Amino acid sequence: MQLPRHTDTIKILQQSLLPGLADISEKVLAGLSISPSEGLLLFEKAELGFLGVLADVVRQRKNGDKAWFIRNFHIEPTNICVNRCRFCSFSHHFSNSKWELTVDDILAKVDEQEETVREIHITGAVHPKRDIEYYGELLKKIRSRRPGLHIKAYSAVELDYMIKKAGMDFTAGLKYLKDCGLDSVPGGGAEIFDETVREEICGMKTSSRDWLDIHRAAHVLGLPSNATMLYGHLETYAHRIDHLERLRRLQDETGGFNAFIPLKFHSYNNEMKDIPEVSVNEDMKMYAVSRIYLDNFPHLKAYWPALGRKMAQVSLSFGVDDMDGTINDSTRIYSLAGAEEQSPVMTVSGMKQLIEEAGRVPCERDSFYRPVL
Ligand code: V47
Repeated sequence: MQLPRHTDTIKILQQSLLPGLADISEKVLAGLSISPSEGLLLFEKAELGFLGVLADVVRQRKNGDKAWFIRNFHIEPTNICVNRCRFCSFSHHFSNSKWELTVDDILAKVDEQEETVREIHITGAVHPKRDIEYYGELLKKIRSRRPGLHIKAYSAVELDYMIKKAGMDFTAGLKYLKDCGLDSVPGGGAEIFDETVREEICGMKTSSRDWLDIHRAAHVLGLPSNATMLYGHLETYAHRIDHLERLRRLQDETGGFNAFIPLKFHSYNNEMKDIPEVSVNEDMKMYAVSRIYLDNFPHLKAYWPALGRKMAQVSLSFGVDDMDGTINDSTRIYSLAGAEEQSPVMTVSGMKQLIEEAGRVPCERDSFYRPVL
């Protein structure tokens, strides 16, 4: 339900706005999608406070006062990677050691988790010696160990490699993994879809077209997924809008995306370390424009291990309704890249407090955004 105060604020703001921005605000209030050029105008000309109010209208319309979170953990199976992405601080190319977990190591980590943990997120480097049978067997073992655990696994980049190596098409590969226990696909590897910038920052990895085709195939098979964007490096605002536009079109086609997750580039110890990280104002702008543009995505997620818990709390006023999860100190992708959260773990009470302090109602969810009662 849209609160009257937002409408009133926007009406007052409209009197002092550029005509283009006033038109955009009318569209958002009327529940209409904005165009790519309007999205660009928001990035280039709109004040942050104005963006926050508009994004809040969309957030409230979709999620009321709820802010979602889940009890989850990550498994990063290896840092040995066939790719060499210039922004990555996680792969063996940028650390002193190569490591890989055995299946038993992974199962031991699964066993360590409390019964109340609902979701495992598996993603990592693309190991040259692993194949789809290995990853399928891993899913089966986790499934038989913890039948109720939702398995969100393998980014489109990992899927692309294992499915092509098996000589399968995307649908056949995903169907095989689904039969082994895969429940959904995480949003990693999208980076930035513009082909020129993608070539510069991660030219070896999955093309934008294949990333989108993999998610399309997953959705058609009934596997929901998320989408990400790596922002704050070489891309322009026009590239960000192009990325959002490609996602919005696919979502119009399939309806299979749950959440969009903007990921701020962190520059420690990678080949792009000379690029300064963007400001927190820029982060909030990114969240707000994403919420306004992706009006067919049910959720906008602040991934707090990347953003930091304090700014994740602020992002709840810039369109965000999902705080990801408790994580249990199980990811290193961001801490190795210099994120503030060096050991990301959040208790349920800590999560609830963070959300309540922002004026929202904490709502524990399962992986399909059903409230856990
Ligand atoms: O694709 C890697 C990003 C992603 C850096 O689906 C970096 O719920 C910033 O996709 N600076 C993987 N970002 C993680 C991911 C994810 C995370 C949380 C939730 C979900 C979900 C998905 O991490 C990569 C890349 O875009 N990344 N290195 C870096 N230096």
